[in-house]
Amino acid sequence: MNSNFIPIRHINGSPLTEEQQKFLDGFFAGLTAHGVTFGDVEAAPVEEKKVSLDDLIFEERVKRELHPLDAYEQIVENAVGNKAPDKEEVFRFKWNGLFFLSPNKEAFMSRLRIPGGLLKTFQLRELAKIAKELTSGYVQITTRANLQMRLIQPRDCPEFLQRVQNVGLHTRGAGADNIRNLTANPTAGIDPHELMDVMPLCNELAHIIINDRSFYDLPRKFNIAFDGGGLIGTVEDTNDIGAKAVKIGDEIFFRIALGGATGHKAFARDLGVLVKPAELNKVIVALVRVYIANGNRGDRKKARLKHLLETWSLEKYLDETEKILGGKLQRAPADLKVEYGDAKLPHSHIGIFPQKQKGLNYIGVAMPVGQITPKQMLRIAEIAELYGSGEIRLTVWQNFIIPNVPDAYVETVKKALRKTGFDTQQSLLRGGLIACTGNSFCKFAQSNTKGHALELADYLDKKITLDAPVNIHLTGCPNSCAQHYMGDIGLLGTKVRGEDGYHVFIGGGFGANQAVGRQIFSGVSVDDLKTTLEKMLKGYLRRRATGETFQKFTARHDLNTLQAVFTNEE
Ligand code: SRM
Ligand code: SF4
Repeated sequence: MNSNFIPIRHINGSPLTEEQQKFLDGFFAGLTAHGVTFGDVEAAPVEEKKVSLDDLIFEERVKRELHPLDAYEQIVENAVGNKAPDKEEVFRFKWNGLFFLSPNKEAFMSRLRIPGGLLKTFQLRELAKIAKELTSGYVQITTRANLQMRLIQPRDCPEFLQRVQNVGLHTRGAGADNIRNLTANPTAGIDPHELMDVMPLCNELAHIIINDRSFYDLPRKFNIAFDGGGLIGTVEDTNDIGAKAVKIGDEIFFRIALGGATGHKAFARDLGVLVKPAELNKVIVALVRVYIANGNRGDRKKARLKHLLETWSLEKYLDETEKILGGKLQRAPADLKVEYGDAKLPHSHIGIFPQKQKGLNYIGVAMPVGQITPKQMLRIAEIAELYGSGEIRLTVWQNFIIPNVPDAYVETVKKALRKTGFDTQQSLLRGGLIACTGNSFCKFAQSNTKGHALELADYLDKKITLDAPVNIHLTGCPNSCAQHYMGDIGLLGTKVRGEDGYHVFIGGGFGANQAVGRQIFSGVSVDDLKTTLEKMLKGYLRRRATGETFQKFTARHDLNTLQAVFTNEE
């Protein structure tokens, strides 16, 4: 080959040396001998693997036939005739946060997205009006510090969505194969115990997600939580990605844990890296992209990140993430001493707490199992505006707090809340009571979780006074939306001789007390449940060591001993 035809004549602006020229002569002569030209040396276009839609499982097929975010027109069209969605639309409309509740109810539930659970009062006010005018008026705070409203007719869906968006909120990606509502400490930025205010990071990621369509086609649901330390946690270790601030010397880093899904008895596992706050969202995005590319799309039961991590080691996952990032992340030495900023309350945080801003307080308000009426929402908006800073924050404990209340207004706020039907004081038992939606609306529910939770609390409050918190989580089915495996006492709905009942678990916990609850009783009817729990709590109070928590007490006994203690048959 004549070197005049070598297509490269300079490298970095310098003419080729004799040696370089000889090498290229040989290289291109070889190509010519094989009938290949320089143009052919470019990477061959990636041939897209053609998969027939018929080969896909239902959910993947529905997503490929029409991207669910492009189904909005159908929502509008269905509204015209107040038409119920067909099977495909039921799945697709979840991308707009609309869940059709058939066969329980022939109407939609809508789940919002409220990053970090932070709501401004003008938003709360409009949501209250929307709830009153377009829904049955049933509003609930969810276990992801979020709101759900329900019994929306197809004809009202477009107006519902428009009005939610008009106040700067949205519902996109609230259900199905998406990154769900991002959670952060509800006291971020105001808690004297926190290491870092994570709300800006949470908001930044929320906007990255909104603006990138590739985050709306995951293999399955996906949870992300930010924890900056402080009194009220985010149970970040129950999320697919939990980012937790730590202090090393004077510097703040994040540790990242992967693969939490407590319904599958899995807590997130530490990835072994330290990430600077400014890098955190870039790393989270890369972690999510690895899941998007490699999660199981053929079997919904094995599709969560936790399942990928059963076939991949954490090292492999990290390796794939670093390929996307184009560099190595800082490793956390095994013997690293870190400060966690954990002055965590074991459960909710009802009452008055001083903020890091001198003279200001946040007020934790008790909401029985997360239910609230539009009228109460309007009044809370008014209180937060008059005496706070015009915002409220929802918690994963199905409660809310009003931040930034000056010392002088605390008593007034307490009184105003009481008049509205809310307390700022409650028993230690009620403070840690969480219940999923239950059978009034959820087709999976075996029991009326919220109703039974309230009955239980009323009964037990009369019989027992606890001096240490005991969390009780009621879940209507194994999906575990109220995370029964991480409660001190977990109640899992079931049918007992055709009637509502529960399996009873004990000893679950999260964070520093991380543990999966153990089943102690099965098939307890609702009638027997109150006395069962009464005996359990009395047995604990009778037999515990000084200062011992319920979880620690149960952890040091085997199930047989505990059954004897809890049934008074020792
Ligand atoms: Fe959940 C499905 C309610 C948090 C695990 N969940 C459902 C559905 C949509 C049932 C359905 O598919 O028709 C429920 C809607 C009932 C209704 O009408 O309200 C429902 N989940 C809820 C809420 C409202 C419970 C509550 O009362 O607070 C929570 C809404 C959170 C939010 O605002 O985004 C809720 N669900 C959770 C959690 C906790 C969490 O995410 O932090 C979990 C367990 C943790 C986890 O990692 O999965 C959870 N929900 C499930 C599952 C099981 C997923 C799995 O991988 O096994 C399903 C069923 C599914 O996805 O197929 C499910
Ligand atoms: Fe419905 Fe089951 Fe979730 Fe309760 S745990 S809301 S019953 S899916």
